[in-house]
Amino acid sequence: MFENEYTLIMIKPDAVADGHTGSIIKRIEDEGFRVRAIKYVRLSKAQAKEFYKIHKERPFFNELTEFIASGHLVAACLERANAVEHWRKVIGATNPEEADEGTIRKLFARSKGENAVHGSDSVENAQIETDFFFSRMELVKE
Ligand code: IDP
Ligand code: MG
Repeated sequence: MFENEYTLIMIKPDAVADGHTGSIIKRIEDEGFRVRAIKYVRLSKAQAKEFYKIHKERPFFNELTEFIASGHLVAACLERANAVEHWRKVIGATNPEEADEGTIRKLFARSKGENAVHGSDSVENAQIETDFFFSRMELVKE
């Protein structure tokens, strides 16, 4: 049942600080994901720049990496059928004002930048992002 796909998610510093960690983890379980690895961690600015290097030319890169390094976050590797696409559907549009009702960003995001959660945008990037946060020892995929 769970052998299908993996995605890397973050509960970003805004949602952790606002006390939404438990609600979001409950939603993860309710949506049928299995948590394969999880950690509570604060990134340095350099680590945030490494994680988001795909966006380094974007005008919001400095704002984004300052925000991600501003407090503790929760990173997790989730398993589910169609995990990448399903999580993107559950979190909603980048800008909470454009996100569908009931999505995590609609419910919990502060703004387009401080938008509560991350989700990998492809299976390939999920692997890269999972390797950023978790060692082989921490990921037992069986
Ligand atoms: P995504 O998280 O929905 O995939 P991306 O376009 O990949 O959105 O952007 C990555 C992250 O950068 C967003 O989740 C958000 O935190 C931040 N971001 C995106 N656009 C803006 C913006 O216009 N201003 C500030 N931050 C932004
Ligand atoms: Mg993205």
